[in-house]
Amino acid sequence: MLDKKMELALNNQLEKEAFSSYSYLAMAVWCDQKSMEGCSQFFYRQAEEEHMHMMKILAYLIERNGQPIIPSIKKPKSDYKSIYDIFNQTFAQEKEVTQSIHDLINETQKLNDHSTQNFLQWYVSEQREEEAVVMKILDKIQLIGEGPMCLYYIDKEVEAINKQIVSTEAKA
Ligand code: OFO
Repeated sequence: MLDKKMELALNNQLEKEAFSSYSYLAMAVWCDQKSMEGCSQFFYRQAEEEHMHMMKILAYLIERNGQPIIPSIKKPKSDYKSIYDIFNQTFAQEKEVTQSIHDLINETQKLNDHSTQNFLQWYVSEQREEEAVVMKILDKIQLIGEGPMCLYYIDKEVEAINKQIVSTEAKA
């Protein structure tokens, strides 16, 4: 049986994953409307992934006889200064989620909840991978520059990175 404190903490995390999904959806739309299809595909896929992360927590709560709470989601930001800004905000969001996963794991230690700790290890790896991908994209943007002629090349780089992620996931 899941401790009530852990049930609440997992529901808070569920809400964060749901918000991330919406936030990436807004970013995908922003890129789509600027004809940056590589970037929009990256964020549409990321929005689906975050939804899947939310669903994993929901399924875990049910498995442990906890009560999942379907959250109301605050409206995500939908306007961005630039493509660098969008990935920079992505990075900030991912770092925040990483911190909250680490905090959750600290909580499992206090509660001696090995099962939830084991469940959350998947998220630790996932966050590490996601942060690495976004850092790589930020580096590429800095290398290429952000003038109007550069956006096409940035989009192609992100498209290639996204394809690589899709193919790695298909093999897993
Ligand atoms: Fe849920 O994977 Fe990052 O945020």
